[in-house]
Amino acid sequence: MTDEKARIGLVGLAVMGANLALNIAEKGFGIAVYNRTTARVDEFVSDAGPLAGAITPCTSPEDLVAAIQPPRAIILMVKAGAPVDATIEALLPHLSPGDMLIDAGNADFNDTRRREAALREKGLAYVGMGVSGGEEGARHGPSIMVGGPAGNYEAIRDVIEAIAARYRGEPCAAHLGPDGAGHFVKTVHNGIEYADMQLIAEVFGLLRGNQTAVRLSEVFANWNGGPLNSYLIEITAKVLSAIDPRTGQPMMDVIVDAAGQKGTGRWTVIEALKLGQSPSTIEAAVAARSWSAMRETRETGQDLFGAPVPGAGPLEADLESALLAARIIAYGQGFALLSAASEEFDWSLDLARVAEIWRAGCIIRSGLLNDIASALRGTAPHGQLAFAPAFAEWLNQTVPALRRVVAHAVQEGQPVPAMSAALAWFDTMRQARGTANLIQAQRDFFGAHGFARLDVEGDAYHGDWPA
Ligand code: NBP
Repeated sequence: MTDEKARIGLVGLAVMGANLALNIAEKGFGIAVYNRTTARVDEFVSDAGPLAGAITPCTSPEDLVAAIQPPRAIILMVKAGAPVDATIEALLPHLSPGDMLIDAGNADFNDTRRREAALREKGLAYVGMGVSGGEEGARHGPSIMVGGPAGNYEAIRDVIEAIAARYRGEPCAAHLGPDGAGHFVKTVHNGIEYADMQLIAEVFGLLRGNQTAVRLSEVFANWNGGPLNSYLIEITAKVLSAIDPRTGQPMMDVIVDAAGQKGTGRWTVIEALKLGQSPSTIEAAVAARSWSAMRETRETGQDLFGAPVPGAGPLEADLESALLAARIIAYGQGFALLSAASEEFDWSLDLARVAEIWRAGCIIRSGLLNDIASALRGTAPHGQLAFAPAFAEWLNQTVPALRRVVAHAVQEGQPVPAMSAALAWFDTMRQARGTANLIQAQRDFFGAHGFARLDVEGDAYHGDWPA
């Protein structure tokens, strides 16, 4: 413990907050910490070992504020939603104009915009800061996506860049835009994470057939050495090789097949729909998690209709290419959503910079992100990553495999919602004349909604429909 005032404060010593606080202390910044359940504060300091010297334990919001150098910067790392508002309320009476609160949890960016505006009126700054990398990232270097007033970021930039992950020496942290921009980018990051995890799970479903989890682990480990190289493929290989100490069975065989979700995937889809976007792979991934939770319904369905019988499965090389194609499309849909939000909220997001700070520390870090950053700095017609020359070439090479894999799965009755959604997006986007002319005709028939014609200007024509 130190007698000097701390450089920064932190509230919320659960998994993420505790690890982030240790990371900050390790980088040489004095940090004052507080947790609602104060027993956790003592526990944290006694577990901090040699880093305890840089930590000031506080037992009330008032103590915390008093322990930090003004103008104060305080990181909030509590559960999203009402706990963030409760923490702000508890700190408010003790703060002075010029102080800054930094919400480092996963927040709905609408809440961040509201909180930023409310605190600005009181002369306080509010920074919404997305942090990705889980427990390990928080402790040793996460990817950090910052939103809020640019000047406030400058005041904490040295701390943030010191604790962030590094890609070839460059910190994976950036100020991306005002108010909710950082939390929006983090939300979409998680949306892409949902899609990528679902795509990997679908491939696992097609591969597992009669193969052991250990053999599957080798397949993913091999792929991690190629164009699919990424943290999620790497950990997939690791979890597939794990053995349950209780039963001696592969861990995969004892885990219930119902996925949890805390809300960021759902937020991505809700905000996308509000912006007139449809990131089909993310939508499919959110739906698949909801379906996974319907275990009893699925059991009844299996009794009624019979489960698909796994056959030989597609070729491993096809699965690798299919996963790459679908992953490119998922990232592209995420970036298109970021672009739409940037326009709507006037954020001027630097999309290439977003790709750059995702290259290390975060859950969706992958070899692809370097190429994505280059493509987004170059030409991507209509803002579509898939249309950038390098990615168009990759898709030309890999989509035939995606098509074969989806066709195989459909034929066998194996669900592949995210891969199908990626393929449907691709097939729609390569068709200049689609089928919505029929929808327009139907809408005009029953609701006189009008339509545009190919041969004449204007959009309010009506058909001469049979009665
Ligand atoms: P949790 O999301 O589980 O939150 C636990 C913390 O919130 C504890 O410190 C708890 O205090 C505090 N808290 C609660 Br719950 N209600 C409170 C209230 N009304 N007032 C004050 N404090 C309250 O912790 P986490 O998993 O470390 O995540 C923290 C944030 O980081 C979340 O927004 C999460 O979505 C985000 N995040 C998590 C991960 C991850 O891998 N876990 C990754 C990236 C981002 P208590 O001890 O008194 O109950």
